[in-house]
Amino acid sequence: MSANQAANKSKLKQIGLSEETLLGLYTNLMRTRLLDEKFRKLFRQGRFAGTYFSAVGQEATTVGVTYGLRDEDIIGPSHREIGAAVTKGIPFREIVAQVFARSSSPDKGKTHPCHYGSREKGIINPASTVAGQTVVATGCAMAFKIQKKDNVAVAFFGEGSTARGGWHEALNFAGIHKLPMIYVCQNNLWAESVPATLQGAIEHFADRAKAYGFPGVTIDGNDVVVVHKTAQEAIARARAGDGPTLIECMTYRWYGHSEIDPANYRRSEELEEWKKKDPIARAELLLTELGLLTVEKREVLVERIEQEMEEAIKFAEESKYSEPEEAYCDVYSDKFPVRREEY
Ligand SMILES: Cc1ncc(C[n+]2csc(CCOP(=O)(O)OP(=O)(O)O)c2C)c(N)n1
Repeated sequence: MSANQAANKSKLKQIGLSEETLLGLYTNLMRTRLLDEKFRKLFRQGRFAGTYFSAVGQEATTVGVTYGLRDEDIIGPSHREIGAAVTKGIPFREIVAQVFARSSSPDKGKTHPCHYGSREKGIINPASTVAGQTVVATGCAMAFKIQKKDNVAVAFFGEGSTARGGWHEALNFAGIHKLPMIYVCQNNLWAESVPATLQGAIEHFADRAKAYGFPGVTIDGNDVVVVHKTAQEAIARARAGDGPTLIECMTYRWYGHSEIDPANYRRSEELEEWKKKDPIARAELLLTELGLLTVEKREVLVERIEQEMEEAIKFAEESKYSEPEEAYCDVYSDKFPVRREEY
């Protein structure tokens, strides 16, 4: 073994993650970033309707937490969790079909473009109500406990969501019943145009966990290694029956709340500062230093992802929209179909 290889091996040991894990994290960061940027372009080209919530800048929070979860583990996402969808393994073609609202998507085109879900991959299509998925994921954790399964549930939300009543009820319930929950707050400093300082009179939203009797920790959400290791600890605690953890990831979205928001309530200096902490660039630097990434390897990866995206876009655009009757399927009421003339 050369001196270089020995130094890299000892650095890997210090980091505490395997080569395979680091490469897996990086691949998912890149797949998320490239697909996200592609959706922004497709939206501008009028290729799908509604709007689009980009998570560019925040990828390490979703990828770092989700990487290594089992299919049976449940994720309750919000509207900015493309990284969780990609990393948990929803195929690109299903993700694109979802954004394009086609019948070939897991929800058959019924929900918002960014409300990614997959029964197979254990991701609940979120409702639009902010923090709603926190409550549903907590219910899943309760089910796991009753079924005596060592699966976990993860809820993702922004700091703005922590100001809602249902959010507090969910965490209180999880604390009381020691549920296998991981609550992940993506604190990107803004809830639409409202600053984090107007969501709570505390510096760290992780402190809210104290009130519910479980640990809360604030971390650098743009460092995928830190996020992954923190999440792995929380997941191990949850699987062992030791209850929930609240992880607050400090991060930043590079673009507007959605693609129709110019974000002119923020200072450009703030954005520039955060761009210097780009989670992808940081992962690339680390992997390059460790000898795991070269310019050529990166090019090959990008090319592979581009191909996968093109194939997925073609699949989605060639798929049909659902028939109107589809709106009456997979719902609880037996009163459907409802006809307008009956009112
Ligand atoms: C109950 C409710 N109020 C308002 C909205 C509109 N809305 C959608 S996302 C959002 C901001 C949420 O902020 P945060 O939870 O911090 O997540 P972020 O958008 O920053 O990722 C708002 C106000 C909504 N969907 N539901």
